[in-house]
Amino acid sequence: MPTFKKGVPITTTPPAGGAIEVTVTPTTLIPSGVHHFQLVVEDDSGNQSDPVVATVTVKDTIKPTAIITAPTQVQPGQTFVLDGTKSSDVAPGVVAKWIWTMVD
Ligand SMILES: [Ca+2]
Repeated sequence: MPTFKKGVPITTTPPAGGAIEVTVTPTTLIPSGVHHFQLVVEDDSGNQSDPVVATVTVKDTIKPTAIITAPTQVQPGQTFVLDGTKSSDVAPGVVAKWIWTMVD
């Protein structure tokens, strides 16, 4: 369950070392954006391969949920509040913008 730090190699060995989980927790988030992971393998004689690099884009593609709370009826001339504060996104995403439109 390694936590990757930029520029710090993590060495794994057989039998399970051929694949590695990139563990992310709320305190060790990999920020959104394009990241590169490099692999060099070494044989049992100490010869090292040329490096290969994988490009991984971290991107939130999950839609937030809009929730509107409003009075169902108001008197003419009365101001009222449309409340969108119960809207949410799946963490670590947050609602960043409320876009209000009177439709009809
Ligand atoms: Ca989201």
